[in-house]
Amino acid sequence: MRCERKRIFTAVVVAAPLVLAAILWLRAPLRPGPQVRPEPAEAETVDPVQEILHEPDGSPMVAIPASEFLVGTSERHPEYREIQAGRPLRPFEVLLATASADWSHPDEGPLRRVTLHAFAMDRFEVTNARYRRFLEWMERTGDHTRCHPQEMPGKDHTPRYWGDFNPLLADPDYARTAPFSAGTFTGPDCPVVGVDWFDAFAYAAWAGKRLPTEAEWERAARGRDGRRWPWGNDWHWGRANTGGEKRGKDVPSPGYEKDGFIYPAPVGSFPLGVSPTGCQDMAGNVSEWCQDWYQPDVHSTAPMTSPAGPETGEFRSVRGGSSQNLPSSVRCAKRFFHEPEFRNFTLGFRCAKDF
Ligand SMILES: [Ca+2]
Repeated sequence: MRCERKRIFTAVVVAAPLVLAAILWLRAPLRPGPQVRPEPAEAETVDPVQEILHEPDGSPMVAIPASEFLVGTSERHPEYREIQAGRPLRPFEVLLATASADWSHPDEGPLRRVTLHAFAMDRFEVTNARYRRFLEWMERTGDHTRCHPQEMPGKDHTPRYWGDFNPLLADPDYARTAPFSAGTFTGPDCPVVGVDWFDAFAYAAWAGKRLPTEAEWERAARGRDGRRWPWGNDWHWGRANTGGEKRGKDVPSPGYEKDGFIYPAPVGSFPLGVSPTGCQDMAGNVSEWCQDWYQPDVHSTAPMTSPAGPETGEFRSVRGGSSQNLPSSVRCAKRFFHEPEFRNFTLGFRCAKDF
C-alpha cells in the first residue's frame, strides 16, 4: 500500500507541472513570434467630412485638407513568405491572415510622417453606370483628345467583360471558385472592372478629374494616424469585401462567404468600413489604379512634400486590394502594381481632383 501511495505521489509531482504548462500553453495567444503594433498610437484627428457633388459625372467626393499624415508601415510578420507563396491556406494560417495581419512588404517603407496638399477624392469606386455614360460619349464623339498621349490610337475603352467575357470562363482558377455570368461584372451600382490604366485615365479626364497619386489614395484611406485598415487596427468581417475566407474548403466558415460577396459588390455595401475621410471600399471590393508609376523604393524615400511619384516606370501603382485578397492585403499601406494595359475583374478605380 505504501509503495502504491508513493507511486501515486510521484506521478502527481511529475504530472502537475506538465498539466500546468499545457494549460498555460493553451491559454496563450495564437500569434507566433514577436508582434509589433503600429508605432503611432496617437489619436486620429478627425476632420469633419465635407462632401462635394462633382456635377460632370454626378459623383459624391470628399474634400481632404492639407495636412501631415502617417504613410507606410514598419510591421513585419514571420509567416509572410509562406502565406504569400500562393498555396491553399491551412485554418491556422487563415486565422493569422485575418486576425493578426501584422506583416508588410518592404516596398511599403517605414511608417513615416509626410505632408500632403489639399485635394478631393471620390467617396466611391467608379460604377458601371457612370463609366457607361463616358463610354457612350466616347462612342458618340470619338474624341480622344483628353486621353493619355501614350494611349493606343483609337483605343476601344469598353471594359473587358462587357464584350469579351469568354476569357474569364476559360480561367480554371476562377471558374472553379464560384459561378458567375456575363452580368456579374456589369451591375450598374457595381464598380467598373476590366479597365486598364488608360481607360481609367480617360474616364477621369472626361469627368474633369484625374487619378489619385498613391499618397493621396493612402491619405484618403487611413486618415492621419497610420491605421492598418480604414476603420482602425483590428480586423472585422463585414467591413470590406475581401477574399481569404474562400481560399479552401478547409476554412471553417459558416455560410462560406463571411462578407457575402464572391466578386465585386455594389459600391458602399460596407458602410462600417468607411475611412476617416468618408471614403467607402478603400479596403477590398476592387483594387484601384493610381496615377503614379510604381517603383518599390521611391514611395519610401522621395521628398515628402506633396508626393507625386516617379516620372517614369514600367508599371502603374494599384491600391486597396480586391474581393480576392486576404485581409492582410487590403491594408491601407499595401502596394500593388500592374502593367498599364492589364485588365482584370479585380481592378477598377476612383478619381481625385485638386481642391
Ligand atoms: Ca476598393
